[in-house]
Amino acid sequence: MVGGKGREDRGAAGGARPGTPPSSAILDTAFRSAYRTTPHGETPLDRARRRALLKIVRSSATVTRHLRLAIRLAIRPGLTEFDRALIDRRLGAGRLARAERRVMRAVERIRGLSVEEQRLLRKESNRTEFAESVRRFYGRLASFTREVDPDLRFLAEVARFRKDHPVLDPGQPVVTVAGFPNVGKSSLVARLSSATPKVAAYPFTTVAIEVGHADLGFDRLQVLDTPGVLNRGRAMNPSEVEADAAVSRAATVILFVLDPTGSCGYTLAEQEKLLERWRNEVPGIPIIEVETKADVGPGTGRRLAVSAATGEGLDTLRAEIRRILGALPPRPTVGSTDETVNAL
Ligand SMILES: Nc1nc2c(ncn2[C@@H]2O[C@H](COP(=O)(O)OP(=O)(O)OP(=O)(O)O)[C@@H](O)[C@H]2O)c(=O)[nH]1
Ligand SMILES: [Mg+2]
Repeated sequence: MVGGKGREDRGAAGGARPGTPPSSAILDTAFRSAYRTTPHGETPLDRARRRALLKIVRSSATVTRHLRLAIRLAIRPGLTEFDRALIDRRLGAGRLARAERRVMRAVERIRGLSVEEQRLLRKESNRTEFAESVRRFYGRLASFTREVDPDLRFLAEVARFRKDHPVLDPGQPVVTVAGFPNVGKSSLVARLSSATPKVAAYPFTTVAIEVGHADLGFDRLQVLDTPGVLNRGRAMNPSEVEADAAVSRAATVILFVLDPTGSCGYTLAEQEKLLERWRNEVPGIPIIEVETKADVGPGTGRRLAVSAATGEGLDTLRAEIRRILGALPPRPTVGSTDETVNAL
């Protein structure tokens, strides 16, 4: 398809002009599709009744299809526990689950309303009553749909957020590369995987999680580059929140990168405090510690010394990652994927 955007990618709500409530686009589409009916029937009265029935059936089907589509666009191809944690932390705790629940409840209510109105219509005997049925149904359909406007807006926000974030394969291991800003995480990720992250000599060059892949004898090792984290607990900026989620919710193994040379702008002691915090917060996840920029200075000698500049120590590091992953029991690594998307 030209432009790469299928019909499903937009949905009626997705195609709305900014500022217009998503429900207007959905209702417009629904009423238009309901209007195009050519009913069959023995008598003019039968045909009028069928026309009214079809208006109710079509409009409710169109609205419920678009409401389910709004959820699907937000959560496809399925959410891992990590995705949910990241969305909750970045966009608001519990908001996605609430929006899904409310939109699904609207779908159920519209279906119920449609069945009930069809039942009434079958008992009615003249055109005035048919018209009144349709009018009543349209009014309630519109109000149920408008009620979920905030939820539809939020689902569209989630869909946009997810476009900017990598989709992780829940069946394959993840090495999360983490540490203070400017220590050389992205440089190592570029060396270890297919990722080509931006590298620069200032903190917070990396602002969102990126994924690269590596073949270390595993089907597909996912290497996550994360933004740098200053060890300041609750006052984290959005980039740090992402890194923290990647460490605590996505990692099979954490590769903690320390810069012992001080060229990053932070002391080794500060960096070690962050390491200590994560050690306590995620006790179940193995942590590989490396001191990088070995080409600049010797480091402490207490950890594996590596250099993204010269490649020093990288073979040993790869072997260590392989050893740790090989010793882990097979399990879904980033949490099982939520199957809701398949039911929509
Ligand atoms: N000499 C030397 N410089 C390095 C090495 N690794 C990284 N650097 C330099 O350190 C600076 C920061 O590197 P990045 O890879 O962007 O660091 P980062 O940890 O990803 O930084 P943020 O994304 O800002 O947290 C850059 O100027 C790199 O060129 C290394 O092994 N040796
Ligand atoms: Mg970086």
